Amino acid sequence: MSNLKAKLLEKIEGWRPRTTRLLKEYGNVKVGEVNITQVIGGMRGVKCLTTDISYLDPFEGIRFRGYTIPETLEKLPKVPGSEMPYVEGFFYLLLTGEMPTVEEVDAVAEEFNKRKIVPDYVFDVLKAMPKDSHPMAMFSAAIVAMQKESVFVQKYNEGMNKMDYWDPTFEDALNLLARLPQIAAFIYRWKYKDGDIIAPDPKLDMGGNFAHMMGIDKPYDDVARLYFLLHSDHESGNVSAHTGHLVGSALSDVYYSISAMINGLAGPLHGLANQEVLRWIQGVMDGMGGKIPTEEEMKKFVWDTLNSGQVIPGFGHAVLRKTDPRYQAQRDFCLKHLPDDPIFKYVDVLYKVTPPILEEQGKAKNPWPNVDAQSGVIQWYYGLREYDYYTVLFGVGRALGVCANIIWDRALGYPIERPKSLTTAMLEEIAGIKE
Ligand code: HAX
Repeated sequence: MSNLKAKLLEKIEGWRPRTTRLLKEYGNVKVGEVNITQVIGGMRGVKCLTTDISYLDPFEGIRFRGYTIPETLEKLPKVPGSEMPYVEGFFYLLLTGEMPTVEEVDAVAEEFNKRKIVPDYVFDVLKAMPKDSHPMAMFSAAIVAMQKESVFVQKYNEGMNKMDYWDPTFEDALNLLARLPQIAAFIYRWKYKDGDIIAPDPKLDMGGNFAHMMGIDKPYDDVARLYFLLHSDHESGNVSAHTGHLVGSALSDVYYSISAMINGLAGPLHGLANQEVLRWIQGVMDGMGGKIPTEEEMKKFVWDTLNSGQVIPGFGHAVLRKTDPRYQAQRDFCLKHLPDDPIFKYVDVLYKVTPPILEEQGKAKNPWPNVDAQSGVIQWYYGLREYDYYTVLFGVGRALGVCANIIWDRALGYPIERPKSLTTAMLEEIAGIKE
């Protein structure tokens, strides 16, 4: 058994009695109430999921296993010669809740290395897709194409005890995570670089190898590490994480679940917002003839967008009520590495003018920027200008968190998800509407 799996088993055995006790002895304790706005309005704020991988406080932002983003970046072992930590070590933290030692990180990196060969048929599937397919559709198709590799399905068909479900789920998750960077890089090079594919380098860590396969020089390896870490998890209720959990709850394997997760991430109100931000800014730049707008000029662009019934991409959030710390982490990176970049300056002006406008408009509950407002700027600066690709980067990162969640879902025996729906007439009756 690998070190990571042995550590995980120890954690699972310690955790299971807590879940069992809550269910057996406290199952009737009320957690909250649900009102009609929540029933019709996308279940906003309804407390009906559980995860220990991360927690999102509306005012503080995300904590991964109890650590804020700055704490996570500071405490995880760093890749030698780099500013950023190993993605592999971060996955260890997500999965076990413990900060890994350098040796533990090496062991996870070795695990990923052993599993990272992508079957050739995956590339055939991608090559068979129309070249103008969206990269997220390609990413989703490549993942689901590998479903026949599922160890979970094989063990399930052989007859497996429910208590053991987590084990082949762990195997599937690691196999998939190890392959995602190469698949993602292949999509990029195939679609935008005339199919000039760069082979992986087995000596490199996950972030370093991804940058290498993308064909982008340092410090893009650190950008990749930062991206994968920042986008990994945002508790369970967001569309991508919830989709992964929901599909997995039917005991659909990790390939089905993560492919579905990618599809959820591909919506413009969720992960696709990072491409929308760049598209919107390009529109502003065209309108300005490339000149950085003044605050007054930018205000006009923002109002024009709102008045035409569209949202300002990269602003607002269903849970957060302050500037997203994931935005802040990327902003800090920009201030250090690309303070004079014109697109960064655009985003900076946008940051100053947009929140007061959204407040004045009075609709958005959170006028502050989210993770997607800043992420395309960094990609653009390092030469990745095909902005419809950006959400794939988000997807590689999000898969780390969702896989960790699905492994724990199986370990703690969470059941198939099945909320109850009501008809409009029933809601009217509950509301006491007579006519
Ligand atoms: N621009 C304009 N209007 C906005 C807005 C924005 N950035 N954010 C919210 N609103 C509007 C909503 O459209 C809604 O309008 P209606 O009443 O007409 O329907 C109203 O304000 C109330 O919305 P809310 O309760 O504040 O926000 P929701 O929880 O419904 O939605 C969204 C959260 C993130 C979807 C929303 O803020 C939005 O559309 N933002 C722009 C798109 C975006 O950046 N998405 C990425 C979010 C982060 C993420 O998931 N990353 O992957």
